[in-house]
Amino acid sequence: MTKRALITGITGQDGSYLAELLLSKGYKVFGLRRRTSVPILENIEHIQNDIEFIDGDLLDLGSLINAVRIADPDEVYNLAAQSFVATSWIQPVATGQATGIGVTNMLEAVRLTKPEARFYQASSSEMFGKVMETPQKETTPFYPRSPYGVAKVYGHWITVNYRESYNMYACSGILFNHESPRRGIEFVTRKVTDGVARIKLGLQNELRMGNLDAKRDWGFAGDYVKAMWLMLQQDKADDYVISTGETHTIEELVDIAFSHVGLNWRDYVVIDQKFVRPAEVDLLLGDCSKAKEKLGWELEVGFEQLVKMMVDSDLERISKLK
Ligand code: NDP
Ligand code: GDR
Repeated sequence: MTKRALITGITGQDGSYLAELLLSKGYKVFGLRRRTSVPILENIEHIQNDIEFIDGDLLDLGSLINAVRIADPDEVYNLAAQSFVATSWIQPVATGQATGIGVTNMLEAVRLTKPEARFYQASSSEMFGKVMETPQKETTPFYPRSPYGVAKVYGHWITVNYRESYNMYACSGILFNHESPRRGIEFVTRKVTDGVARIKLGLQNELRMGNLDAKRDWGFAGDYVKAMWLMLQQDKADDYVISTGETHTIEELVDIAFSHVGLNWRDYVVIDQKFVRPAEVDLLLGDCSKAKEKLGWELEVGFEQLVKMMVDSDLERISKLK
């Protein structure tokens, strides 16, 4: 029988890769979409005719109940969130509502409408924040450093709570940073690869950046959505860290991206306090041995390959605009 999946956050980076993966596996895919004045379709334009869209918002429980009724899903992937950490200081309440309470709304919609559906929550390495141990694994205590991180901790624990309270199959994937050519333009990897492409093509002459010393564990989004799917195919619901097990500074990222087009980053990068955060997460490094062992998950794309893929994609895209 054809499996049915409901994805929230379908227009975002992960929603688009997950939709592709599930469609390739023969799923009927439903996507929760917010009403916007102009349709946001950039990431899913190529598959929009294969997805059934349902209007709704994480802040509106009735719309989520309606979505679960229409989709009648076997699997629900809750990827929607206000996901940009820097914005979470500017809009802490809105971030708390969507990224935190939104998870409870989605869990309630599933519990009231189709409690046997399997549920995936997009948890984050930002929950580790000011890290209590390195590398970070499923048992590492949380110490979030932003309103976003705090909201994700709430979303994480409410998912665990619904699993324990109602015996729902609810999993939380603690995913470390993952990127792709579809990454939002304000996130650091994409900001750098887009900036490098513009500089190389003569459209820009500097790149204004924040803290270059922070370290992140960066993987490829296409690899990470496979882990989400695997988490919902097990005998028992559980939580898993997904990461590469490698950490790199922002400076290394910048260096690889500029070097790839034959430029020296020191000639173009300008430090601008505007991009420095009120509180920083200095170091993230994940230990995903549980996911490797129990899910059989493997990553395919390494850091350098990922950065070069993103620079090449931005060069191609921007060349066409010129
Ligand atoms: P994006 O920012 O690319 O996508 C977020 C999605 O959420 C968009 O589709 C957006 O819709 C939707 N959304 C936002 N607010 C609402 C709302 N109130 N109601 C309904 N939909 C809403 O994020 P990613 O794809 O990168 O990440 C997916 C999830 O994984 C997020 O929850 C993120 O916090 C989490 N995460 C991401 C990691 C990463 O490195 N990418 C790592 C760990 C966790 P619209 O297009 O209308 O704005
Ligand atoms: P992050 O991603 O906060 O880790 O959250 P982001 O790419 O925004 O920042 C990574 C690091 O780069 C530093 N940085 C800059 N960041 C941005 N955006 N712009 C800059 O100019 C800049 N200069 C330096 C930041 O200070 C930070 O240390 C992402 C999101 O996808 C979350 O939703 C997700 O949960 C986590 O990854 C895991």
